[in-house]
Amino acid sequence: MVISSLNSALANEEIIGASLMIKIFGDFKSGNCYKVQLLVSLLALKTEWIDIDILKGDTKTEGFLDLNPNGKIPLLQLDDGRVLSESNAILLYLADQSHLLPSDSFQRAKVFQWLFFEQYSHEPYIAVARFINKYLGLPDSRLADYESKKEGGYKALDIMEQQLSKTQFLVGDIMTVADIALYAYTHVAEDGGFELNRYREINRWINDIERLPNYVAMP
Ligand SMILES: N[C@@H](CCC(=O)N[C@@H](CS)C(=O)NCC(=O)O)C(=O)O
Repeated sequence: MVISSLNSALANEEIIGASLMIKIFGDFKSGNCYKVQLLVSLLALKTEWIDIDILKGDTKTEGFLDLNPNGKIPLLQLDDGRVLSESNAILLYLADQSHLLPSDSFQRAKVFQWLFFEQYSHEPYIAVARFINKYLGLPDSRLADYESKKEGGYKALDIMEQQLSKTQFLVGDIMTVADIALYAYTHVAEDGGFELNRYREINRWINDIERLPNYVAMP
């Protein structure tokens, strides 16, 4: 993985023109970006990582908004200029034809089920509680918001625990991109105040993922 910074990448046409590698715009603090970093490593893909600092407002610059009007990372850019946003869409694109995305249509739909679950029933609770606590320093003005994430976050963890007590990974006994998507914020859920020691199967699954060849830890 080659690492560049946003300013040089956006300002210097030569850098953009010269590289034929897929570019990933991301911030190492973000679990959504880490999903992509982990997948790239597990599949040993060659990509260029362009460092974005969310807290400095890099996602709101004119140059970045031209690429993604939603002002969010991760963002993937192909060498022909086409861009793809939404972490789980990026996972699906990069994992296409690999062992991390089943070819059977029902199994593949189960992967989608967990990816949609992650975005609607997991990330909005666990990732947001983590952001308020770890990056905003749990200010009084966000305390009620932080507390309101507990019920939904624990419900999501309970559902994962239930599945992982029946199968080794979320979609059966073979690892898929669904595990990468859910692992990203689950393994750091304690940063958002969630007690992971309540969950035996989730801890077993976290260990299984962390022992994979080419596994890379969240920086
Ligand atoms: N649903 C999106 C969420 C992306 C997202 O919220 N990204 C955050 C970082 S985790 C971001 O870019 N925040 C900067 C901002 O909103 O200004 C995905 O899965 O990619």
